[in-house]
Amino acid sequence: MNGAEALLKTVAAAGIDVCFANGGTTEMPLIMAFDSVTGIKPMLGLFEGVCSGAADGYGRMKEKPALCLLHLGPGLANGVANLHNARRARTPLLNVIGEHASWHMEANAPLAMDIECLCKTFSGWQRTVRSVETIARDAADAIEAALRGQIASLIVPSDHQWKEYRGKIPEVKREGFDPPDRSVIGSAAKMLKSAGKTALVMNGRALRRRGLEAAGRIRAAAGCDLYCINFPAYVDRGAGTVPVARVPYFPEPAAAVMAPYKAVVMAGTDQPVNFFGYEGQWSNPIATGVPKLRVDSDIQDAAEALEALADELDAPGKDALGKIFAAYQVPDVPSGTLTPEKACLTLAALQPENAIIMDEGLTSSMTYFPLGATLAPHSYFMLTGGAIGQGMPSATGASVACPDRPVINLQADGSAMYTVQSLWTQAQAGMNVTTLICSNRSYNIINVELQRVGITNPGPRARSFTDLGSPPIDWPSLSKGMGVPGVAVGTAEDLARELKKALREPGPHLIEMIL
Ligand SMILES: Cc1ncc(C[n+]2csc(CCOP(=O)(O)OP(=O)(O)O)c2C)c(N)n1
Ligand SMILES: [Mg+2]
Repeated sequence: MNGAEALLKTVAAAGIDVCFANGGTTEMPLIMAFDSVTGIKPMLGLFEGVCSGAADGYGRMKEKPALCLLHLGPGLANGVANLHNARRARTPLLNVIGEHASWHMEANAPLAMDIECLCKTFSGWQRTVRSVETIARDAADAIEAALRGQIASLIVPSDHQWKEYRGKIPEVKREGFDPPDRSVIGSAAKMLKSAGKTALVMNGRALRRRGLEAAGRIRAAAGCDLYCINFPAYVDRGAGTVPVARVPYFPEPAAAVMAPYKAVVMAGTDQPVNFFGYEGQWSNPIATGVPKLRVDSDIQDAAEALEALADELDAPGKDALGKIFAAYQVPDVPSGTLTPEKACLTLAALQPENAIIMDEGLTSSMTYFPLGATLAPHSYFMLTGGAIGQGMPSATGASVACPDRPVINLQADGSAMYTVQSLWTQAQAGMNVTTLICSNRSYNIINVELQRVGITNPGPRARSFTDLGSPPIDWPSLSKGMGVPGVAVGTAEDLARELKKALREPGPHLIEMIL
């Protein structure tokens, strides 16, 4: 067995069964090892941002790492934006990067780059393999680190891949979370009981079913309002789950929504933060003087902390959640010329139970989230780190994680073009992913930002930063060119018909919604 096989055996023994990859010469022993070490399915991404985004989507759905295999510094650099999104989502992710043979590094060959430096920007753990003897232990350490909800990056020089490995395959331990801190829980309970109107703001494991049920019990006991941050990593949603509102995106409405609260408790997140600092404005939606307390830390389980808080408050059990659960209510399919609002309503009207919704609809999907509360139960996830181009690869990875569930990608057009190659990977594996392109033929958010500073009629040069209309992108052709059937629709009725068809037929589909 060579070093590459030892690495893959360690990965397979840890239960990692998929690898999103784009390799090259420095990964040759690893590429060959996929045939001798079975159990890990390699999936080719035609751009590294597809691989890293798919690994993020997979990790968010499964709460276990996928392997992302990239080629040297340049390959890694192409994948960094979506690794940044994965870091923000605290996705477990094992990132293996091939490196030049250790003795070739000092020669400064054309592809040489400071990979360790790049890794520092998004990795919670990183290591360069120094010898074939340690390669399997290094891989096991990386997996253990990834399982703690972070990116673990392992840089593997090619000579350590091809050399003979004589050691054992180490076992990977899953470290548990630290228990909740009783004194913090006690303080949070006091805060919620004594402070008047309060809010609980959540992200991470707090927004999965178990955390939400604890949050619902806390609401039943203390009357606090429930929120998720503006860019949540993953939310269980729909009738029969505890609904949460979302802290708004722009600083003014976010501050207005948070203004009535006398104290705010957080779980799975630090205090919410505004996306950008605007001239004369502020960084956080919650005013400085308002008492805030986070009930967990990054090494504790937010759901467990919320359960401890519910118990501390003597909250009623889960049976009392009936009144708090969202009721089942689905909007009708609208009619007439499509608008962003009608597109969201049509999706809400037709999305099947157990669907996975990946939302990178940006300005077009702003009205979708509130609709989700009363629909059939579903998974919702979105862009976490603001680095656009996450939607299509993440939807792809989610489908690999949950092949039997319908995945619907509500996808802004400009962002889609960053990682549009995802369609090819979807076609290759026949994935049940339906992509709904929000075709406003612009970088509309930038127009919205211009309006915010009072510019309603930007000059031709400013407009050239936002206009995607000349030439208009021919989405059905682009999609067909990568093996995914595509259509364009301009009315809600046509969208409803095509969406039903896409959901009925197996395999990927793309619908361009002309908005
Ligand atoms: C990696 C990256 N590059 C650039 C940006 C800046 N940016 C934010 S939104 C946006 C365009 C969004 O356009 P589109 O995806 O069509 O959504 P719309 O605004 O039309 O709803 C750009 C370029 C970013 N956030 N991330
Ligand atoms: Mg757009």
